[in-house]
Amino acid sequence: MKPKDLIRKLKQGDVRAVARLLTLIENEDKAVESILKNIWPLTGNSYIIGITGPPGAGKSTLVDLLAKTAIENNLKIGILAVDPTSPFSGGAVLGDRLRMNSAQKSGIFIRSVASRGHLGGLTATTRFMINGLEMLGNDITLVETVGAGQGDVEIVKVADTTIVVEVPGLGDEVQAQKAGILEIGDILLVNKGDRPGADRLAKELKMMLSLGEHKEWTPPIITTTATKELGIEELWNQINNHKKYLENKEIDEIRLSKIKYDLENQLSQYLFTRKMIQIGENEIQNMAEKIFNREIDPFTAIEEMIKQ
Ligand SMILES: Nc1nc2c(ncn2[C@@H]2O[C@H](COP(=O)(O)OP(=O)(O)OP(=O)(O)O)[C@@H](O)[C@H]2O)c(=O)[nH]1
Ligand SMILES: [Mg+2]
Repeated sequence: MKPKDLIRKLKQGDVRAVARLLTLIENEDKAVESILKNIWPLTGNSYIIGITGPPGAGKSTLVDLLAKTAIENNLKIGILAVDPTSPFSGGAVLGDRLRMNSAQKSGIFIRSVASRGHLGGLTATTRFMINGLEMLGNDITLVETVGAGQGDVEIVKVADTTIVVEVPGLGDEVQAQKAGILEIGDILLVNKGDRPGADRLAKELKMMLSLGEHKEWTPPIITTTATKELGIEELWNQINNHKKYLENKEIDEIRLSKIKYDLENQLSQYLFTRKMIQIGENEIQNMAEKIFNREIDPFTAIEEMIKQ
């Protein structure tokens, strides 16, 4: 399909056109730029909810239940599941598809995407895929990402509300990551409430929250048992509370700051790539050798390469 035809179909909210666009974005196809330029004014209209947490925490099960709840509230929903970089993610894709049963049955648009490893890539790709999804006219976009803590701040730059899922029984090495989790979560969720240690984990998180710096929004701590659909109503209510909080606090300003962050990333990526092409591999090799032989220091080397 020609970009022109695709754009026309996208503007009609055509599901297959959206699927096609998401594939193009995922493949970093050259056509993406001109398409996004055309549809940009029509994007940015959905409320973005991020769900992150360690592998197997129950994120997809929760996404499925949230999707169901949204449908019951007459809201249209799109889902993006960002898989881990691991080469075994083929299994995760299938797993997500299987577990998101009721979501798919209700005709909700679900898409899995492999994350690329480099952070800038994740942000840009995820952001643009969300924009693509928004052509369907979704009220809510749910984004599932795997992350165990500190490394996973990228989702915060994309989502309006970030839900961090924890589960009991992951051992002490996870302990250290909890501080990072508290930083990024607008809602802290202890899933697998049917497992031993769930209450203790919730209490621990509450303790850590009370010790941390006081913020305007205190993340609620919710316990759910996704497989029994327990706690979902509370989760839904808290998402709406956070949404209301953001709306009172100039949600546009927060969204603007996120776009600024994206723009800076894209710009530095662009400038970096352009400069690298100008300088070329040979010169970098030469300079590296000179630095290695102590003929030049790295600072002067960079100054000289940039000057040209
Ligand atoms: N006991 C128990 N099991 C649960 C609960 N929620 C989810 N599970 C199970 O945990 C497993 C993983 O669930 P998923 O929803 O796929 O978890 P996920 O976080 O999306 O996993 P990845 O996407 O692979 O990281 C499945 O077998 C679920 O049935 C829960 O509340 N209690
Ligand atoms: Mg999943």
